[in-house]
Amino acid sequence: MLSDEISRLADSTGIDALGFAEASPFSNYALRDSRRRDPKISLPNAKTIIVAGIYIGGLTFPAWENPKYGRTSRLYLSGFFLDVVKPLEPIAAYLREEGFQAVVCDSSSDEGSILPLKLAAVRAGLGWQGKHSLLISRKYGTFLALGGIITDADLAHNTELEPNRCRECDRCRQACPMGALDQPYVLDRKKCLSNSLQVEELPEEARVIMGNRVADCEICQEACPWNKKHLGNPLDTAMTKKFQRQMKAWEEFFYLPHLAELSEKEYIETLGRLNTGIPYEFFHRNVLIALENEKRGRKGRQTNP
Ligand code: B12
Repeated sequence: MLSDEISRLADSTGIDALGFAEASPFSNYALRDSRRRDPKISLPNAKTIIVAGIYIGGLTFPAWENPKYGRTSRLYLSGFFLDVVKPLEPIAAYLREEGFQAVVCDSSSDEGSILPLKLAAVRAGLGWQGKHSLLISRKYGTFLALGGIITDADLAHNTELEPNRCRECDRCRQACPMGALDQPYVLDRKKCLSNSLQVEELPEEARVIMGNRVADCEICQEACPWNKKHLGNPLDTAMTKKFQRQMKAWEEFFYLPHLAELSEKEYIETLGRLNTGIPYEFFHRNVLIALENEKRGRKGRQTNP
């Protein structure tokens, strides 16, 4: 069967979680003008969304705790090993061989990422959206990098939604030092530190709170009880093993004085190709602030999960 072959391909390319969702519009998607609201804008005869998650819980550097090194995030580091899109390509190729159309959602932050992946993952049965707005999986916490394919293949789709298990828990909202989660389940993009580190306006208080963060912030994720078991002791997946073998050299790359010396060309050829969406000038600014924070002994905001 088509779906069995897709699951087999997913296993062989290192995908940890897979689900099939109906390709109907996401009428609750807040960005009204976005083509992410309706999969049929990207593929008029769309029937199914294939949602894939890759566990990234093991992608951390011990040096993140050292203020002399730049800190990023698991999602950021995942860019070294996988573009979440890559493991989807053999699945899309297989569907096309079988005579179907298949459009892959890329992982960029612009409109090229044609699916609202958190909403699609919920619909596919992979988990529920937490108060930090991220997808929570019982097995993988928030540490699934998501990708998706829109296809006209009519695959049996998930019909049972995971119940929301956040209940009274409010730890992510309380942990966010920027107040970006004042409204539960809705991230205020302008206030989110991850966003501020990518754009020109970096609020004054963020300069201290960021400590050695040069890209991205995981404070709300570190506070989430569903991530507790992954923080100290990540699952031993194929990705985690690959990561451990390859990462030592990259850890050294993040030594702040080294990052500060990167020219724009060197940045583009290394970190710039990671789909992080951070222009050189803002990344370089973040590095200089992190260096200043280190000099002044400002550790930035930590979380105590
Ligand atoms: C734009 C974007 C960002 C922007 C804006 C974030 C935002 N507002 O969603 C910025 C740069 C800030 C960002 C930051 C991060 N991102 Co981002 N981002 C995206 C992107 C490209 C689109 C998300 C989007 O459409 N947002 C728009 C708003 C409208 O969508 P939303 O948050 O889903 O909003 C819904 C909820 O508010 C909900 N809602 C409202 N009220 C209620 C009430 C209830 C009860 C419920 C249940 C829901 C609910 O309805 C809204 C739908 O309209 C996706 C990739 C993709 N194609 O989906 C990745 C993605 C969502 N990001 C991801 C990640 C990991 C992050 C970071 C953790 C990275 C980091 N370490 O710094 C942070 C997360 C901070 C956080 N708490 O969310 C992952 C999430 C994986 C997961 N397990 O959920 C994705 C899927 C990327 C990927 N390939 O895996 N991101």
